[in-house]
Amino acid sequence: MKDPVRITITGAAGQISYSLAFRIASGDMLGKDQPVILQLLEIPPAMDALNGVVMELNDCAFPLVQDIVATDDANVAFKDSDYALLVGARPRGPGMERKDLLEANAAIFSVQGKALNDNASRNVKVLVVGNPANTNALIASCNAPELDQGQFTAMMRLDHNRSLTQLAQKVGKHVTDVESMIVWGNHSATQYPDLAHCKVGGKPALELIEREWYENDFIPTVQQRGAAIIKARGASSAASAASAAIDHMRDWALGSDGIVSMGIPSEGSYGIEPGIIYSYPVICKNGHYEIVQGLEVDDFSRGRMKATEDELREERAAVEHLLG
Ligand code: NAX
Repeated sequence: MKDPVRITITGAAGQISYSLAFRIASGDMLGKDQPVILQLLEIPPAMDALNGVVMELNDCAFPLVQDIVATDDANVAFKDSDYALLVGARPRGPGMERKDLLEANAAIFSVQGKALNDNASRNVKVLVVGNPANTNALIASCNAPELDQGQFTAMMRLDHNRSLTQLAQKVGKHVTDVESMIVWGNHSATQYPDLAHCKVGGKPALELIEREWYENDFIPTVQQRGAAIIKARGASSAASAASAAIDHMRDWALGSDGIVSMGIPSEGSYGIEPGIIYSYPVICKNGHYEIVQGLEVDDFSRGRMKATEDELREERAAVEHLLG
């Protein structure tokens, strides 16, 4: 048996974690041969609920779970953490402006970045799910100077997976027939799901669909999918978000099957300004991700990529004073 790895989940009593923790515990993220220690973080008012989650995890008698730590202390939750899934965040309250939301979350993610810096494994892989995910990841990374910025990523995989299914259903194929899907930019309504390089069953996607459908149906449907789920379900995406978080971490740790989309620190690739967390097409191998370079970008794509970059730059400007 392998040595156990430590996995931190924040917001562990919330709805995404109610799916995420159990799937990680059953081996969906790192494999059925990888024992895990779960380190669950919540805020004090949610500790009773978190204890209930721990009772249920115990009741599952998962063979891979070696220990479960439930705490409201970030230094305990991130101690020696190998994988950190930052799900907990401050939701938008009544009358709260976007700027207030950014600031409230910046306060949370600066504390957690520092706690990661001070306590986590030097090789920790961090995935930020809590919104605004890209900018929260930036704040956490800026508060962790002893870790590499590249260890901080934001979740775009739900948007990527949504794109796969929308396209596959449109052309009457299976998601596994779709390759080289890319979602660029921010996890927000400005994200750009790009079909220019995408293939279905080996054929260029743009030859299989009408341009009209691509621009006026596919792109807005993917961008607005979160709102559509809330309207239908009366609650935001939870199991699908958990599934995407597992896909993201599994691929990062164990390798991806082709191109996937990850929010990662920009370093100027594709003309995107360095210093934001931007979703790029990447390939994961041996525990690392690498941006797929050299893809052609036409004027339509350039405009979309720039719009979502501009939004991320604005978000960064709103929290600049908290970037450490
Ligand atoms: P819930 O409100 O059900 O759960 C959030 C949990 O986080 C709560 O239990 C809360 O007590 C806890 N929390 C708040 N502040 C904390 C802190 N400082 N430390 C530790 N825990 C803290 O939300 P849920 O539906 O689980 O969603 C969690 C986050 O994911 C939200 O910010 C949501 O917007 C975001 N999402 C991100 C997605 C993405 O693709 N990146 C998609 C799904 C989701 O909307």
